Amino acid sequence: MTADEQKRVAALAALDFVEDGMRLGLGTGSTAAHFVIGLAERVSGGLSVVGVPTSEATRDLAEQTGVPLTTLDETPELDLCVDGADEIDPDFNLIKGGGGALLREKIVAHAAARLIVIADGSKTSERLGSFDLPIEVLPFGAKATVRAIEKAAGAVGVNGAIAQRLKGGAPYVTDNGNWIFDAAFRDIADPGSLAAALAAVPGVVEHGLFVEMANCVILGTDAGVDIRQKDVER
Ligand code: A5P
Repeated sequence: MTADEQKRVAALAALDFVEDGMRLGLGTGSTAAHFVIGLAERVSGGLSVVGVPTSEATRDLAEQTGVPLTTLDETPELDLCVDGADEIDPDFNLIKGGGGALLREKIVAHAAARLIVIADGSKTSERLGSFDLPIEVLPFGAKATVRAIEKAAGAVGVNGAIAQRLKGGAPYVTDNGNWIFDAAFRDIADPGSLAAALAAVPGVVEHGLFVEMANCVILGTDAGVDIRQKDVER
């Protein structure tokens, strides 16, 4: 199976967790796109759901395919969020934000009673950090914010180069008008302490560590779909 086929089978397996009447968070990225497309097929078959998109790209896809949308202002509590991830550890802690949508993804996931992560089999690792950690930063004072990030991470024993994400030679701008810095932190021994340290830095709008948020991980592998579940206090 190609990585994309693995993403697709994971996304389709997540559809089994969707029930009629559910209020859904709709993730961002190529795996979440498979879920939205599959969901649209069920909607055209009579399933009744509403979704909150985690990015403008997902909003566009949902509109094009016919998934009914709502907003967190209209629907502040969701039953289920389904989203992809860039890296997944054995405790279901995640690195997200490779697609730049981490802020809305985290807000939407937090508003949901359950978070199901869908991914191809390459996304798991024993310890987070092989994928650079995306950090969304307010453009105002960004250089000072990056220095403060280095200090805060260093204080909890995490170090690594931090680079601004670019698009076409210019700063990459998120859906929220902010910048992204990707931190090559590598070996993140304690995601919770790093998450708290980063969250305390003024100018950090959000970071891509999703700690103890996911209840279920669905992986597409060559051997089939691997569904792992656990209880998370949310
Ligand atoms: C978007 O900001 C990310 O968090 C995505 O969920 C993540 O990058 C996974 O993307 P793919 O499903 O495209 O691998």
